[in-house]
Amino acid sequence: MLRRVDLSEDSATDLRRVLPRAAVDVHAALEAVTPIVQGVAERGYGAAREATLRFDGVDVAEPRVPAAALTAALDALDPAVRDALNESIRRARIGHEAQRRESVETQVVPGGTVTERWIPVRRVGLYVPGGLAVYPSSVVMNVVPAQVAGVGSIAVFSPAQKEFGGRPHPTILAACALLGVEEVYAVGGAQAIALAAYGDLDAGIEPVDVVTGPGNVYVAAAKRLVRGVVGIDAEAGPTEIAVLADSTADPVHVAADLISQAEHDTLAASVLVTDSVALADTVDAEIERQLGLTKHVERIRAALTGPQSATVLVRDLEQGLAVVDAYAAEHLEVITADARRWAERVRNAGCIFVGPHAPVSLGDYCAGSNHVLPTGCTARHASGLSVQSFLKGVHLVEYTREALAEAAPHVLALSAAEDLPAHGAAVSVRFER
Ligand code: HSO
Ligand code: ZN
Repeated sequence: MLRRVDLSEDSATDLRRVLPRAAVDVHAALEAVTPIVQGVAERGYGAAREATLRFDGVDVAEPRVPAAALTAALDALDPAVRDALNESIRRARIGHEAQRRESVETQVVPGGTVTERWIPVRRVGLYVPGGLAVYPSSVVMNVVPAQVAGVGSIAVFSPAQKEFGGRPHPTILAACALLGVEEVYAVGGAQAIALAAYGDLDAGIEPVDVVTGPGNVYVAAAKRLVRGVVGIDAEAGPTEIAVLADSTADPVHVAADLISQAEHDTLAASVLVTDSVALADTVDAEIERQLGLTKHVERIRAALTGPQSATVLVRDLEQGLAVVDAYAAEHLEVITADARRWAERVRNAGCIFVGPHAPVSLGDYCAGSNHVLPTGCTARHASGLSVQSFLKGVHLVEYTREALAEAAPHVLALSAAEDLPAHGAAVSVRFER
């Protein structure tokens, strides 16, 4: 089932070149979305409305979802789903509360302190995709860190669905209601990102300071275009799972986990990294068996047989570690003997799931971690969504006259070296009278 990349005999290959990866062309998407983003920047919701009609096939005159529709969606929600969402929210709050940062005051010299204050951004736009599946869980993963950070104004954007009268899916609305989010717009795609960034005051839509959330390649491209006007989180492309497993791993679990993320998208990537040919063989057989039992067979088969998915055979776990670091998966499972020790040595991954009882789908819904994670190798430098995504640090500098006097010669020397004498004068003038 999974194609094989055998690196066990290889010593000095450039790993990033031989590892599987989806070719997602954000540059082509940039061209497609530029006129949409520009249109919204210039004409506001009118331009977004045209794009919704064109791409979602529904004309939405009034994009703001009325409060009554939010309450009605929550009232109609299946009680088991409501319970599950509540538990997901409860655990996410616990997990994210721990990320809060206190202000730190540091005495640099006697009489001279620098205090770092962490301040939430004022207003955020959170994007929740529509597409092949409905993601109320992504409402939780976006909203909880923003609320824990102390963001006062939260607007959720999600595509208008033709079959729901031009509103977002009712489960999305119910999740917003459960979280106390009152501002929800039936706008998706690149137009949603642009509308969040530029706002439309005539239509009562205030611009935001930060836009977060996953989406398709057009959403990613639009985020690139508005970056700078607003802050954005990491780009989230098609989902990825890598499993680092040895002969102790249960092939039934490994197969199920590889299948689970392939369920998202034909472009989703499932990569098994193992030093055990026997495990690779049984996982392949297991995938075939489990595919016969699952619902979205065609989508999953396309993802697992696409060029982005593979089994990578390594000589030992040491080489496996180098492979998973080079791959920098959005989700990495470590199912090996001594899993915690290997997991601690991983540098690049969006989120690491350690041992046999932590499948990625637990993290998707209910682990207390976040599921908006960096994809496409960006886990080398980017983090998943967190409280930190909604905070900015501001320094407070406080010096006494004596402490300033002590620093004065250094300021004067450096201002002279940079040929900026007025900089030095701003210090020396304070001691001349
Ligand atoms: N695995 C996805 C998140 C998700 N899965 C939502 C199910 N629902 C990206 O981390
Ligand atoms: Zn998932």
